[in-house]
Amino acid sequence: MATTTADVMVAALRASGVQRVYGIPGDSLNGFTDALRRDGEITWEHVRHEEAAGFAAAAEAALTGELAVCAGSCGPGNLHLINGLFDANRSNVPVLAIAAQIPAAEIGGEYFQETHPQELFRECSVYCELVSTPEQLPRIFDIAMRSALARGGVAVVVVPGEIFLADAAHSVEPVPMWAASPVMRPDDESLAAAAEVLNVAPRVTILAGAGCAGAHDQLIALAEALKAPVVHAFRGKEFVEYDNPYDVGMTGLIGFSSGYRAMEHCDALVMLGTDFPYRPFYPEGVPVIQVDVRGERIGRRVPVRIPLVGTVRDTTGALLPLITAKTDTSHLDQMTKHYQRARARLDKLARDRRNDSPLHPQFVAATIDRLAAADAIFTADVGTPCIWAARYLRMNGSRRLIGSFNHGSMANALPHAIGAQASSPGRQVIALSGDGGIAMLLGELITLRQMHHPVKVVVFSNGALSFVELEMKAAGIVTFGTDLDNPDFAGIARAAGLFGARVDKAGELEDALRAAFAHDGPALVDVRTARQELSLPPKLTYGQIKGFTLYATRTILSGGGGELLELTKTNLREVDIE
Ligand SMILES: Cc1ncc(C[n+]2csc(CCOP(=O)(O)OP(=O)(O)O)c2C)c(N)n1
Ligand SMILES: [Mg+2]
Repeated sequence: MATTTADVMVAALRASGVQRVYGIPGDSLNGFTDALRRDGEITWEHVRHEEAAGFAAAAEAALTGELAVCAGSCGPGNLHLINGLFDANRSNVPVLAIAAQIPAAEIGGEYFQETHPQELFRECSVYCELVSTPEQLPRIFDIAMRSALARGGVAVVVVPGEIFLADAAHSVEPVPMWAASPVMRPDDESLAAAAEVLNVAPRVTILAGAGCAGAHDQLIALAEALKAPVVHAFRGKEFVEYDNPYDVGMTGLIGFSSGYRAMEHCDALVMLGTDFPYRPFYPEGVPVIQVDVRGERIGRRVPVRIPLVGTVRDTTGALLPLITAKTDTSHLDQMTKHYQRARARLDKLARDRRNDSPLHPQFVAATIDRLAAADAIFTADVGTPCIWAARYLRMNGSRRLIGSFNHGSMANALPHAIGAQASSPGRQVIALSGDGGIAMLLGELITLRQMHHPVKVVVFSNGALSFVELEMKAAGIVTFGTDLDNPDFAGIARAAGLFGARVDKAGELEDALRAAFAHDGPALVDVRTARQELSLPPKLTYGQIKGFTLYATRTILSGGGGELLELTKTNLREVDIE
């Protein structure tokens, strides 16, 4: 029988299948953490920085599709959650955040640790409410849980510490809640209009995103009927790329030339469950059909002729019977050939050269891919690890790839891996971390040990904020402030109780990775990788070319010629630009 409002909260979480809460305790949160302790079923996932709790919950929700929960104490405690919550909300995954607040009677008086979380979290949530009385709490809590699940995003419940401890006088049996998957398709008229466009356009290209989850068969059937090359956005990679003869790679700033080409040379574009943000990558002057469950997202990147509100699975299923199957495969053939050439060039960059030192990051990523389990969960840091993940990790329908793809925050890989491992204890979880990224939330290595999460962390130690250097070069700015004077991360890992190995030469990589993957516990492999690896966007615009030339001139003028030589040396190999 529940006795406090916090007990009611815990009972509600348990009824909906929540198994863990990520966070760090604190005075104002004590009523809640104590209720968890009394309950004994939901585990307390102790992290070392609340930001990690937000990221971990985001990864868990992305993997399970169900509610994941994090909590922070008042003021700085829950303020630390915020970046992880932005990530979760932008990824449209259901996360509930419990933000403890200072005593209600003190609000408004600049009390110790006072903030106004219901204002601070407004922008990174679909629902955010302050609980002012104990009676209000159970209902607000229910609404919050349901909002997170139904709208796919973050719900924040702000609770003054003493309210957790108040008597739950009239508690009722909690109602179980889970993510719904409604059947949702557009009206017949809209479908007919879409079919009309597609049936007359000789060359159709599909741009597929994360909304294709659970719709692989329908996607392939549509591509087959339209003889359409399928380009994907980064978040679509894990759902789109595998078992897909129509795949022509990724588009975007870190994509392939073939992905860009297929979008550029089409007579109609079909967008399936994607909100791909970069407008210059869209074709101009061709009709666009966009399918999205969130109608308000349609047309915000490119003018859309036919908006189709519905799930990709149901909409594609309803559209297919209206499509006259095409027989001309020339567009498809041209684009897939282009993709094969781009792919071959990328694979060549990942060749094993045993004496390479530092190592080429492409080789590191390709080796991780080769040695990883068939159902591994990968997480990748924003920065160049994202590029190597996008290009060298092969998905297969079982593997997963989690990243901060919409929010674009550094240091996401390790805390995402914590949430992945906590919610999938039997699976291999591999974090591809940058040396900047790992340092930013380094304390979470200790979480791996304390919580017995056997995550495998591979650090791409390139001694720099390399991705930023690329951006600076492309903009014609001399690189500045991007050096990283790194410690021995493997040594740090060992000191924290992890398995740690350092790799300086390509020939040492495979043994080190095998040992780390076989280790019965958390492990870190610190790989010294080349700093300057060219990973340019697929289409070099005039501005970018100008930028590079400008960069070269400025670097020489400012005495940085050595660095330029280094860049040339490392990159005087084939790259995937045309
Ligand atoms: C929290 C945060 N700070 C800064 C940035 C800007 N930024 C994007 S990538 C990057 C460099 C990442 O460095 P590292 O982790 O070493 O990866 P690398 O690109 O060197 O492989 C930075 C600073 C960001 N995206 N997020
Ligand atoms: Mg780096």
